[in-house]
Amino acid sequence: MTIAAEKIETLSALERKVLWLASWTIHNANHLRANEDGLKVGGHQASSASLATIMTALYFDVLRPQDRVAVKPHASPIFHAIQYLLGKQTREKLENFRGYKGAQSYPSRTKDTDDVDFSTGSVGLGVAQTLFSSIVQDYVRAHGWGLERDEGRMVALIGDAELDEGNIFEALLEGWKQGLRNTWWVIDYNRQSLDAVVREGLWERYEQLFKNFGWDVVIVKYGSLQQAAFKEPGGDKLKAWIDACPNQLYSALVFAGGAAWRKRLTDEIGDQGPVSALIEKRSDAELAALMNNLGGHDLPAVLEAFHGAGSDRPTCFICYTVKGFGLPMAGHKDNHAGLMTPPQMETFRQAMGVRSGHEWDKFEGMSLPEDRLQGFLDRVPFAAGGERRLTAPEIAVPETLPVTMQPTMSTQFGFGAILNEIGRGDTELARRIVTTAPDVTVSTNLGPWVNRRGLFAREAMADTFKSERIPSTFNWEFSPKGQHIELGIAEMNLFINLSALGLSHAINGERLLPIGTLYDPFIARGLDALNYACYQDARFIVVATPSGITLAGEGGAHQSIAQPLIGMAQDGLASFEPAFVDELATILGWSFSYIQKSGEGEPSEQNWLRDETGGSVYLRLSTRPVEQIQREMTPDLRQQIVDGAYWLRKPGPNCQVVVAYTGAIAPEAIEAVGLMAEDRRDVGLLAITSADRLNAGWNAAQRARERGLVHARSHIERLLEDVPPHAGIVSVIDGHPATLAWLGAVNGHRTRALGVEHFGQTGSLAELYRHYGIDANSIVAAAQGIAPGRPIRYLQAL
Ligand SMILES: Cc1ncc(C[n+]2csc(CCOP(=O)(O)OP(=O)(O)O)c2C)c(N)n1
Ligand SMILES: [Mg+2]
Repeated sequence: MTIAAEKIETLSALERKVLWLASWTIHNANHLRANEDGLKVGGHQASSASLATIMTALYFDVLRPQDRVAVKPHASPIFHAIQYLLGKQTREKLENFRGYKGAQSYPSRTKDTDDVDFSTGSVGLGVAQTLFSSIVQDYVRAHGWGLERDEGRMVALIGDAELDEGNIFEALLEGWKQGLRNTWWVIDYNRQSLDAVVREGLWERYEQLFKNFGWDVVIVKYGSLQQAAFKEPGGDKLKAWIDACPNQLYSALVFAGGAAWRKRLTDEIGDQGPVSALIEKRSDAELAALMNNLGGHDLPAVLEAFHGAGSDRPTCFICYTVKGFGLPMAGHKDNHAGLMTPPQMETFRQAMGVRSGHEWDKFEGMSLPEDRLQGFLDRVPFAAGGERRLTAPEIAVPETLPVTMQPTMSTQFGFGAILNEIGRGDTELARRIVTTAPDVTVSTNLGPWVNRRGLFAREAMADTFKSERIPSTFNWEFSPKGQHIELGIAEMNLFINLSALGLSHAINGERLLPIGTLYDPFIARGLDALNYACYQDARFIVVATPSGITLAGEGGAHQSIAQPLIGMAQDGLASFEPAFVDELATILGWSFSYIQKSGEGEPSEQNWLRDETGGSVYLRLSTRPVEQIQREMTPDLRQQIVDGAYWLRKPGPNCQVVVAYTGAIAPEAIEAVGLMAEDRRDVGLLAITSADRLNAGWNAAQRARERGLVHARSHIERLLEDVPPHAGIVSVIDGHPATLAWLGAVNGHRTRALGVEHFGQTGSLAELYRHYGIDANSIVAAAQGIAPGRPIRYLQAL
């Protein structure tokens, strides 16, 4: 393929400009902008330069508006510079790179304003996100949605050391299982990480690996100068030398420059006939240009590779690059944190033909006329399609989600029953729900839903047990219409898949209502992916079940302790731990709306939460069968459940003790209140459905008061306002006690927080609750300790 010389000329002018702008942005942030904190951070300069050519080729020529890109974190300045040239980034934001509300250090969907597709920063996650986004695109289209739009390609720009992250390989395996298409991973093979130069021959491992997973691999190793030189007499010797040269040495010579190349090459192959002429006829500068002309820095080579990959097969490009290419630190192994010194920058400025004071001018120092460049920029395909961030209408959610109540049931059972009920109908809600689980579909009770709605696969696959007429409870049929994405066990993949599904409205313009299930302890296994999913404002519901020591027989390895605190601390995630199934139905119904909200709005005066802005939801459920309460679900009760708490037994005016519980431990709390009723007056029982929302509302109301809104009251403040000051609060949770310990600070009530602080173990529920001090007797003992009075007669010695 030949690429028009004129295009190459324009693109190389832009490439220089992009490198200049990115370098200046970093320099400005580190050296020029008032930086009284003294925090100088490298990382960007060399790492960005490495991708300047590849990103120039992609953004200004190869990409189409429907394509979506995850940019290697440290290439953020290159990305922002490109968007600046395309008129989508402001000079103010660039000048304020890494500053308050300036362009972000790592591309951010939510904090940047220049159209970032996927947030990156924690290496590995953005890479896998492109893979799952491609599967989600297939899912959406297979369901007949969004077909009027062009199919996009999901592209990840990856640092070579980024491939050390295991989550990438977990995703690769999943991609293979799911028949991945339309995905490009471009590896910036600069053979340097943060600390060091990478092992020899890594590219061979990558090549084999990707091929094993069904990918095409394109190696972009030699630039066009090198390719031409290889055709000269003696060129084969030069090629053989390059191929045999260790990474460390190549990097060192790139850093050292033309004279060093000459010496080394002459010493090693200078006596081998025509190759000496090949070396000698070049000046030092020409020789350096030839040797530095790796494929990843050669526009013709890069463009040919990208334009040559026409199929929808997943493709990995291994592009040889030099870290810090074009800058004085190029190739040096210590360059990761390297920053150009002011004198180096001055030399660079002059070399780029940029006049002092004109550093931000778009066309300053460019060899081509401005109107030609602007004309080219105006026709860049990637920027031609208008708004790339899409929206989708909200899916209507019924006021109540019906569920057939049984006298005794667990929240996990209730969850399955509610979804099963939704799955019966042909509502838009039912159609837009997509479930996914990492090999725990049946054990988290998604089975009934999956039986009704089927599993998703691009190609239909029958359930052999069914076709062979072998009875089974589960119908495991795959088809393009299925609504459950079954994943392998990797929890990282679950959360990245939820992140991709939960951005479908913005990426595909088609809304999905994703629900992912897993065992509660394994949230920790995918925690960073969950964090990133929330950081990029993906919308989904995580149902974590079973949880806590209530798993009893499963033992300490499967019992979660810290998860309620994760639920409270994770931004963008509203967490709930209901005890009863009618609470769960209320919360789930609310969640379907909440995950679709995107309003601006002020906090509501009722709970001081920013419910209009929406977010994702985490439900911590249990397999423990609990006797259900027969009651009418009133609008007021529904609201309180969603706000985080309600009085199951309202304390009287002489109340001495309040028991505040959350989740599956409800029967112990209820029992304890009964046990102390004769000896403590007006005992209150507070059912907490969301410690997270209760706490967040309380914080927000306090802030509002500090800002002058004197009447601001949060839900928990109103609930506790009639509890006499001398009363004590005993809180109890099957999880870390700190989750509820703050309740005492709301109105200054003395509080004893019960919960689990140490690894669990196997045993019966009674044994474990007793051992960890969350059984009814421990609650009574705690009450006696903080609410003095006559001895509680039913208290047994601990
Ligand atoms: C999960 C995670 N761990 C550590 C880091 C810190 N870190 C940032 S870049 C980097 C290595 C960069 O190497 P590579 O991916 O090859 O990119 P290059 O700097 O060569 O462009 C590391 C360890 C991070 N961002 N994320
Ligand atoms: Mg690298």
